[in-house]
Amino acid sequence: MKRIVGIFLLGILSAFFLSGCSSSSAKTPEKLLTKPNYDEEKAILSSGITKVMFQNVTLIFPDNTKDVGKINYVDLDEDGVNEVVAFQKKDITGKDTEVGFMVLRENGESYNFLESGETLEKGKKIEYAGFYDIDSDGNKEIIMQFKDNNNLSKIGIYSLNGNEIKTEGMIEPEDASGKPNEKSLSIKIGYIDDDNIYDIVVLTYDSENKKMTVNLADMTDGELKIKDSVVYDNPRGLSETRVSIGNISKEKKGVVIDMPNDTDQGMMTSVLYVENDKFVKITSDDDPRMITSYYIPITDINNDNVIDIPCIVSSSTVDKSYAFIDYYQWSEDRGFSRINEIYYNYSYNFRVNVPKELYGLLSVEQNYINEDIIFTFRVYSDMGIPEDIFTLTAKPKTSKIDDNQSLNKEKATVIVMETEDYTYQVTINNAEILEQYNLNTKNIKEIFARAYE
Ligand SMILES: [Ca+2]
Ligand SMILES: [Ca+2]
Ligand SMILES: [Ca+2]
Ligand SMILES: [Ca+2]
Repeated sequence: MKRIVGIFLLGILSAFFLSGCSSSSAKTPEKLLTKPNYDEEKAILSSGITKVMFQNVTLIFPDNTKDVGKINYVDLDEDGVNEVVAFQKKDITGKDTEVGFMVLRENGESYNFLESGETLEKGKKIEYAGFYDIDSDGNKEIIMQFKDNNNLSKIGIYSLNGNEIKTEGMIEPEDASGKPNEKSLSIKIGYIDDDNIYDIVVLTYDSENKKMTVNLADMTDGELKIKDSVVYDNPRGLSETRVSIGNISKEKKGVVIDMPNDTDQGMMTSVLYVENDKFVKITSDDDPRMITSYYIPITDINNDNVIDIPCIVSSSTVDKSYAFIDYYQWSEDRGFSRINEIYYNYSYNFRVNVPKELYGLLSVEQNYINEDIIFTFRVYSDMGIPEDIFTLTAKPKTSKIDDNQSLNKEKATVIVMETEDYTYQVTINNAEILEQYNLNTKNIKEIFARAYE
């Protein structure tokens, strides 16, 4: 049955490729525009596959649509020719639904179905799919996380052996008693330690006791094993939890997990690396530098290829348009150190790159005079007394008020920045204190920039 179906598809695709060639030979701009491109080929392939699929099977997107589509070109066996991996769902009335994928091989100008190149698992949806050479044998495996009909998430690892799909391993969440319970899963794959074997980070969440477990798994000697786990006590769930794998210091790769706290509604960041197949957690759960009132993505603020962790120092939780944000970077000998502090104001599109000497000492008060927006920057002295050091005035370009009226001529004023909407000028209130922090009318310009382009 399937073989006949396969030839049928070949017919459709051959016809498409022939017409593709003839249209590209006519060199008019319109014709060139209609030349089939990658997306069109995918669309044709999709409709080709759909036409020959059984009526109760549809192509579906895995939930991580940013990385993986319904139809994917992947060279699974690394022979220089792409295979097609198409994700599907089978729905038969009165029966459990099934999800999975089929693999097609390129054959000249068409794609052929493989008789054993298909897998279906009892399930409702595909939560994640990816293509990685998990067992380091030179062929990419297909990793598919799916939700089964009992709402349990499972992760299957499949390989293409010749023309046949083989299940290499399955990860299912289990509780201590060994029986699966209602848990959700989340997966991230990358290199963490330096053994050149992909590390699989699998998060499981138990909504009953609010515990999140971060598992470390990999596939060595053909066996998928969970090597270590770390438990977090009160995250709110996995849907708002983000996992990143990357450089956590100049020397080490690691995992950064941002998770929402169930108790205070804020976010917590946790950083781990892997040594001797075990997680080493370098953050403590009550470190205030790792706790922040709302989510801000990790970044590389100083462009040194090492992840920097943002922490909101002071802001309004209601108005997220402005905040002081500290950035922390980790090193093995010094632990976390502050490498940057920035005051962002998104409403008026400017940021202040706080000089090192002023980290943690500045505060800002915002006022309005006529059409001008006035930001008074204060520094807290050793005695804890706030002292005005400079004032930033954002003047709307549309302003009709004469500059001379609003300017205090006795104090030094510098234009530090201009955008389409505003002219930004700084008035130095206390040159003496500013000089203590190496700031003066000549260099104060350098600490200002746009908040966004
Ligand atoms: Ca191939
Ligand atoms: Ca492999
Ligand atoms: Ca590894
Ligand atoms: Ca960095």
